[in-house]
Amino acid sequence: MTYRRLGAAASWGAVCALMLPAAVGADSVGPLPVECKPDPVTVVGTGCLPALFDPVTDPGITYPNLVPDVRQVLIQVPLTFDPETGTLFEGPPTLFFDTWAQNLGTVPLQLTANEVNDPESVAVSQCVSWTATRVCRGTQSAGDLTWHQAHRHFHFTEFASYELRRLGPDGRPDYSDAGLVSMSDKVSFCMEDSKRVNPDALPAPFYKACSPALQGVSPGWTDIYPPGVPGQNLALIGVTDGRYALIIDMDYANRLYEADDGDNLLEATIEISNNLTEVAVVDREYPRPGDCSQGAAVVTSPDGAKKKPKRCKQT
Ligand SMILES: [Ca+2]
Ligand SMILES: [Ca+2]
Repeated sequence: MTYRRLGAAASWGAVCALMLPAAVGADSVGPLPVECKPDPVTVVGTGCLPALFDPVTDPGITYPNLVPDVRQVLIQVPLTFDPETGTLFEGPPTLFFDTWAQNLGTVPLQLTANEVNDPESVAVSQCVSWTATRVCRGTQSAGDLTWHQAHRHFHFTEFASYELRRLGPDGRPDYSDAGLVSMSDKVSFCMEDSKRVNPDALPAPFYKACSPALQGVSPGWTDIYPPGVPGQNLALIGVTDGRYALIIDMDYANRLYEADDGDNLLEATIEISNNLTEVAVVDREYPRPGDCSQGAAVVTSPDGAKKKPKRCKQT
């Protein structure tokens, strides 16, 4: 669906005039109402014409909802090149895994750069209000994009963190210091539509490039970081066969506005076997705030409006 054929300035004025209150005469059009301002951040069409079909019911704040998942796990012994000796040496057995950043909400997660003059580090905004016709009507600052040299594209920073933890006697992750086996650096993501997870979602991907100007995840789609991507691994040092918790904490710094921040922590139980050569996901838990027995922490974003609910994190 497109409305671009009506993009001329004269047409905008004519269309928008139709939306003005009756008390405002045709001779005193005045400034365009918010609904009619051409918005550079649009998914379907531009400007006020799509809003014309939804002019009286302000949708208000509409947020997406990220929910993490992991589907593929494997253990390999990576080879690392030693430049001093010119040889390859074996590292420790390492758990490789994918991360799915699913958008299970009803509106897109969409990020746009505020300024692209300095693309190595760009403040971004998130669309936080969508019309029913998928036009962005409002944005809020939501973090930064930075150039990721290893991946060769722009990433949204502080997006996820990974931990491997031992299980306590109750089968839940041990969040004490002694329970931590391995943890990742802060993981950044370039968001795009990798795979559809809801059969009712739009059949074609919309966010297809890791651009600093526009990236995101459509509703019913997921971004996937596969196991081979840098950062998608945890070293298995001091580990024997058995069950462990792979913990994915998505948007842990709560930079992104979501309809639900309480489902961003995934505790995936994995079973390692056959002398650290085989691994499988055997269970998934999304503990809600208050579910934990190990203590909790409140994560508050720099934007005081976004306070993340209490989580099962280390005290
Ligand atoms: Ca969420
Ligand atoms: Ca969030």
